[in-house]
Amino acid sequence: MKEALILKGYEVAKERYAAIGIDADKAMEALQNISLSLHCWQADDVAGFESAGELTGGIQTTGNYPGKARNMEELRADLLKAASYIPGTHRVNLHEIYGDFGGQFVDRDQVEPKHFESWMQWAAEQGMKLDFNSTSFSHPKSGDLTLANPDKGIRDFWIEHTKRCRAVAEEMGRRQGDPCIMNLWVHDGSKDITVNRMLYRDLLKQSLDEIFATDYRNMKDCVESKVFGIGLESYTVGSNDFYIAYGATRQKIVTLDTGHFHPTESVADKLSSLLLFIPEIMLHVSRPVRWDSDHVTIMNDDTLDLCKEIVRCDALSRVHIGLDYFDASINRIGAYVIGSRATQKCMLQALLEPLQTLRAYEAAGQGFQRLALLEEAKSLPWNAVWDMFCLKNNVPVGEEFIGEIEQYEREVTSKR
Ligand code: RNT
Ligand code: ZN
Repeated sequence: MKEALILKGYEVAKERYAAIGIDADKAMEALQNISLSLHCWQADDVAGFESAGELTGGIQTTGNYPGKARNMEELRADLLKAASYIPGTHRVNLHEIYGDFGGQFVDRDQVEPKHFESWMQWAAEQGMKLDFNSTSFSHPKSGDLTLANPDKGIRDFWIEHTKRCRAVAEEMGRRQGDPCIMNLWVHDGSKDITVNRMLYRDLLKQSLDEIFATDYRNMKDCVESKVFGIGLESYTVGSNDFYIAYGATRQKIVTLDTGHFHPTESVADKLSSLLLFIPEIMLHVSRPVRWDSDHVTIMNDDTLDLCKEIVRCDALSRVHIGLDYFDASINRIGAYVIGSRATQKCMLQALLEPLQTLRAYEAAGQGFQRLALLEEAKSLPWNAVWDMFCLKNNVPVGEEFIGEIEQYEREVTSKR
């Protein structure tokens, strides 16, 4: 798009916003400081590099669009390609199964920081920081129960795995001079009516306490709940209630995955409650369609509400924004770009909200005025600010990235 046109659009937008007391330059500055944590698993349908086994643990990818990353080099290249269309500086979120195992089979209870040495070097070269996840799915010992397994041998295997993952995250955080956020999600649950609910939850609680017994300074733990997994529909050990209580009593970060709640529940509404009792929140921004389907995030009301709530809670420094979806039915690099840019567009609109006036209306009981301004704000020229933000960051403005991703597909991914 022509630069002159973008600049002209921005000047007009800036004036419109100034008229309602909003500084568009400041909003762009704030957006510049927000790093998304890009989930490595969109590039290869959550396969990883440990083994060629199937994806288990109640999660699924659907689709077989050609060109997925088959190895670490391809995955890194795809991530960088995607990042080149996403304005700003972002982080990369790794799962344990994406380690650099050098062609050897390294079992989960054997993982060490050295298996992520090349990732740490690569990330430093790219000026990107890393986040991390333990991986309890897609393994012969996964079954239906891992950390909550009554079999001590299996439970200890996963406790050891998760402890080692924390050590990996600590090393990542130390090296990058910024805490590595390590997420813990286990699929533990059961398909049918369960009569020992308390037992498994008690075991999970004990396992977690054992895992978290070591204090680290360069990593932060978060725990993620969900409603149910495929094949594990009747009972989820790590439910929302479980992890909220756990996070509040242990002062751990709670991860809110936008696909992990009942469809009419507002994830945005959870922030202000949680932030009063837990230190920080990690988000897994996703798009559930009828279930936790992990469709590509788009700029819809759910994502907008979530971002607005972060700003309204003045919690930009306490909320980490990660993406978590895996669409195997479309160009996977395109999927990264769409979801990341959509999240950023939502954040930008949140940062441009005339909050002071809205709050004054609310305090004065002026309900009509509050609703009217909320509605009018929707059609303020935030998109001209977005274009300007892309221009400033040297990334394609508007739909220009479609053609570029098509070209990469022609030249690279379609040949895989
Ligand atoms: C699963 C959780 C979890 C995973 C990733 C791969 O329902 O959302 O976060 O998607 O760890
Ligand atoms: Zn998630």
